[in-house]
This record gives sequence, C-alpha cells and structure tokens, in this order.
Amino acid sequence: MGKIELPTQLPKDFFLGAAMSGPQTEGAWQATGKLPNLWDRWSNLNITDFYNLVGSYGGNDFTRRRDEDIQIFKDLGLDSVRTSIQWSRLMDKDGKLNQAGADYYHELFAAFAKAGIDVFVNLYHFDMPAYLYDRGGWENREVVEAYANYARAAFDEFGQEIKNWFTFNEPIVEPQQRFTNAVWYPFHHDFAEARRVQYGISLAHALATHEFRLAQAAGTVRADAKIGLINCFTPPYTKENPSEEDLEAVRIVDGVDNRWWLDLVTKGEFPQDILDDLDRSDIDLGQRPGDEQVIKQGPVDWLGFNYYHPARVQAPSKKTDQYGNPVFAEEYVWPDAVMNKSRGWEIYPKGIYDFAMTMRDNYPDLEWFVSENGIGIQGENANKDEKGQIQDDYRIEFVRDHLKWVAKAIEDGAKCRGYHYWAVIDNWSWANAFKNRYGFVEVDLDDNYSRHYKKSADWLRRVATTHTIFDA
Ligand code: BGP
Repeated sequence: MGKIELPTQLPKDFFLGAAMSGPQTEGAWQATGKLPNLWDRWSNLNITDFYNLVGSYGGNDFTRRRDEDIQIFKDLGLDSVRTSIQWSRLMDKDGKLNQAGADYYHELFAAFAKAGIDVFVNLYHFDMPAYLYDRGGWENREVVEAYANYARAAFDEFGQEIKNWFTFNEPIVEPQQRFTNAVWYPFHHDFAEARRVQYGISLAHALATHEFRLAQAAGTVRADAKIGLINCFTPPYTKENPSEEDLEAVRIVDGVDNRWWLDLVTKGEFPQDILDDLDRSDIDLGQRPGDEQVIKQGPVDWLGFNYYHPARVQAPSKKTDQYGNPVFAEEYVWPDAVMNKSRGWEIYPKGIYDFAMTMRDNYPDLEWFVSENGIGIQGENANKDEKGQIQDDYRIEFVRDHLKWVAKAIEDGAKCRGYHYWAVIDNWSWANAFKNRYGFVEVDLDDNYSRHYKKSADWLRRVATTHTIFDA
C-alpha cells in the first residue's frame, strides 16, 4: 500500500487529556475507611506475583501529590482527565455511603475544577471490593444490585459536580484476565464463568444507566451530564486470504469482545448470533425472566474507546482446551507486525481508524472519544541524557501516528470528540506494577515518587495547546 498523506490538525473543539484510574494512582489503600479490593487482597496473599514486589498499596502516590499532579496536567495544556471512584472507598460493607471516602472525592473534584480541568468519572476499573467477591461477585444478583446502589450514591453525591460519567472501564477484561486466562486473582480457567461475569456486568451497567436517567430526571444529576461506557474495542483482523473458518473466528471474537457491548449500549440487547453460539456450547448465562427489560436500559449517550493494539485471529486448531473450555479462535501471528516488545503488544495505529469507520457505518449516531491510548516501555532509564531526562522519541512517534489516524477518521466522518492518553504520569500497572512506563512524566521510585518531565512532555504541550500534530 502506498503511503497515505494523513492530516495533522485536530478540530478546535476536540478535547485532549489524560486517563488514569483510582486503583492505579490513589494509593492510601487504608485511609478514609477504604476497604480492600481484589488488588489489595491479591497483594496481601502473594506479593511475589507483582513485579519487583510492588503491590496495590501505594498507587503512584497521587493522593499525597494531588495538587502537584493537577498542576502538571495544567502545565501540559490538558483540558480534561478521566479517573475512577473506588467502590471500596465510597461505600461501606452495608451499602451505605462512607462519608470520609465521599469527602476524599469532593476534595479531588474541587481541586480539578479549581485548575479548570474537567474531570470524567468512571465507576469501576477492575476493582471489585473483596467482600463483594466473597458474596459471589458479578455472578450474584445481590452484587449487581449493590453496584446499582453504589452508582446511585455516586450520582446523588457528585451529580452537581461531574458532567461525564462512565459505568465501566473495559468490562471485557475481568472475564478474560480473571476467569479465562487465569492471570489475575482468582486465576480461573472457566469460559462459562467468564461469560456469566460478562452477563452480570452487563446487567450492572444497564441498572446503573437507569439510575443515572432517574437521577437526571430528578435534577440530582446535572441536566448537561452524560453517561457512557468505556471498552477496549479491539478490531479483529485475520489472514490475508482467510478460510471460512478464519472468518468464523473473527465473527465470534468480534461478537464477544466488541459487538456484545456495542449492541448493549446502542440497542439495549445482545447480538443474537453470539447468544446462539453460547447456547449451542451449553453455556448458561444465568438469565432470568425480566432481564430483557433491564438490558433495554443499556443505551448510553456516548462511548469511550481504549485502543492499544489490534486482535489478530484465525480458526482454532482444536475445539476445546485442556480445561474443557470451548475454543472459538486462535491467535494469528502476522509476520509484518511491529511490536512493542516491552508489553508484547502490536503497534498498529491504523486500527484506530478502522474502528472509527466501523462506528461511522454501523453505529452512526453514537459519539465517542479515544479514552485510552499509550505505550508502556520497560527500562526507560537507559534512555536518560546527561541531564537525566528520559529521551522517549518512540512515545512521540506512537502518539503522533495514532493522532493522525484519528484526524483522518474525523475528516472521513467519524464522530470522535477527543483523546485521552494513558497515562500522562507513570502509574501502577496491575501485576506489572511499574515495569512498563507509559508517562510523559516519569515517576522516580528511587526518589520518593518524584515527578520529572520526559522529552515527550514538551511535544505533548505543543500538541495540546495548538491541536497541531507535530512530527517531533
Ligand atoms: C488498559 C487499562 C488500564 C491500563 C492500560 C495499560 O487495559 O484500562 O488500566 O493499565 O490498559 O495496560 P497495562 O497496565 O497492563 O500495561
């Protein structure tokens, strides 16, 4: 393919900001009455599972450095930041508001507001409170109800402060990481359980969206507020000359990972072909009479799209795995793939455009934004110059190329309204802890989490303040 000339200008009203999450930044894991979530539990159970033995406890020290970090966002010209409320901080075990937790977030939102930065609030970022997992987690309707109750409490408490709300970040990831691939606590290899969790999360999303609508009608939530869902809508690709079976693998992966959520948030239903596939594989989602009415409450006002890498799949070589789970697809290793070796993820900027075109063609009314995109690199200290500044030209290149495809998508009619980079300041990456660094701003763990601009920070400031995508 010849090289396409991509645009270098983003619209004036396009927003540019940062994405982060409560569990990866806040730390203060026992302050303000916060209860343990599954990350705290896993850290307590087996700290050796975490890179360099760094568990969930400290985040990236954001709680202590809140004002300094907000100044950094401001200095870099960012207009908005998405973070999450931790369920385990806002609510107590009986489902009542924890006032000290509520005050924590009131102060946080006020500090952002004072700096003129719009805060987007997500309600769940893989951080199930441990006591609720013990009650059955997402497979238990009581926990689904508890989430709706938590969402209502958040809308009541912060409804006048926050304009942009999201029910979940990447709801497909817990089913995958915790219950299929067994890489996160509680390490299950159970495809059917993963689908029940997916179903439970979907119900929780729909109930919370309903609560939002009620709160807005009652005036508790601002009239100009919006509710959305954020997912990593990984566009699936296959071989150049695919067989029918390869295309079938694409259909199913796309169906479970992407269309499931897209249909939920646009039509209030699930893709029938996937429900049929699951039925044929004897997977019981635990559906109950009346659920359809709940799911109908799923449609949102807009969507967040997290994009790191594409999915490449092909027909599976076997029908079941060693645990007896059905296998619908296998990974396809594209020989031309450019890899981020630190993370093992393919770098494919055009994927952002392809997703944008799918949205334009199949869900033309829905507005969306790039809610996460970024590159995590191991061993960045090796790239320090004589003054000690990390020279991360690869980060500039990565973001530049993705932004240009975003600009092209907008030119071609995509309703993409903004871009949030993950993570402007290095933060804690789950079991990888601080192994791969995403930031434009370094967090120095050997110097009490102090913050230092990397080379790319200056580039980001120029882009954020001019909306021009500079080459370097
Ligand atoms: C997304 C998550 C983030 C973040 C990011 C980078 O899936 O929403 O929480 O962590 O991926 O991935 P990782 O931290 O695993 O390198």
